[in-house]
Amino acid sequence: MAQLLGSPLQVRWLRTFVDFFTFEQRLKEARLTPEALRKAVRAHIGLSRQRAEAAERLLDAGHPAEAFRMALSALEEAIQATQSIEEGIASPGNPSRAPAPKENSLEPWQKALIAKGINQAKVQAIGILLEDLAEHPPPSFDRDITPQELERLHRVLHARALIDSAIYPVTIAPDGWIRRKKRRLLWFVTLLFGTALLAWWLTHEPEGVFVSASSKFGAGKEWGPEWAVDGNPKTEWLLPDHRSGWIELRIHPPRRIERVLITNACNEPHFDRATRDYLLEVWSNQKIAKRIEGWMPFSTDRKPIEHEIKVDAVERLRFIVRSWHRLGGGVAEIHFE
Ligand SMILES: [Ca+2]
Repeated sequence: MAQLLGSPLQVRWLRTFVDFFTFEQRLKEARLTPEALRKAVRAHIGLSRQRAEAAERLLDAGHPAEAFRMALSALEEAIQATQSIEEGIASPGNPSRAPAPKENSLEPWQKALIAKGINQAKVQAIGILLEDLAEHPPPSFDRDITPQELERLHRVLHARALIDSAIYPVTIAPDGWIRRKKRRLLWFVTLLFGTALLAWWLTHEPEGVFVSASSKFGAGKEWGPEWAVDGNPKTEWLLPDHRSGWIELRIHPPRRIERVLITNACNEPHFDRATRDYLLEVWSNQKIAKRIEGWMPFSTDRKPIEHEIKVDAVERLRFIVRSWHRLGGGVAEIHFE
């Protein structure tokens, strides 16, 4: 595998990627964790969360000193949970005071946190915070809580949350990881399927002939470009007064076209609009395969003009009105075979 991928870094990256979906490493660790230890850590973490929530409620209720005490207790419970991973099972609810870190060495709970992926500097910062709290306990009365003390209180809550996030996975049993694995794989497959569906929807062009135009006469539904492909020679696409423009038929999937028949407009009963000079472009494989320049007289007999095309894979027909009779241009029907 290493030779195929080229470098140990790539192998590690691949393992991390696979593990993200399979939780194989977590599952392996969970299978090696005694159930009694899992229960003890779960109890410590449960109590720690309960006290942290109580601390925040007390703070909201205007009792920062009591909140501080509760937050400290929540942090100690989290450290006790971490310690139990390194040293074995400890009973929750009655933890001993968390030990302060020794000079130039790490306590077991600190080593456990580092093993769980917490940055060493952050772990040492928690140790320094504990030392500081041991030397300078928080005030007992709410009135003595200064902004600096409040800042320390928030650091305690933040440290607790950090420890919680690192060791909470220890509380999950193997079947919990198997459920997570199934959920994540299902999520991944759904995401892949959704992405593929979105890509298809964005790139897929439905089958048929789709018509558009540079502009149309009037603001209503009448005289729109769709009226030039409705099969009725009496309905017409008309351009605004004295203006050149184009109408385009997009054909999907592209097909061979033998001939195009164009029926000029006349705007019955006013008989004041018709195309005079025009250019017909035939597009195939994203380039113009044929250009036909033409001229149509003003007429009310609705007799189509026929052009031979004989081009394969036509994807677009563009009819460009260059000049017009009387008030403006237009076309009654564009038909191709
Ligand atoms: Ca028509």
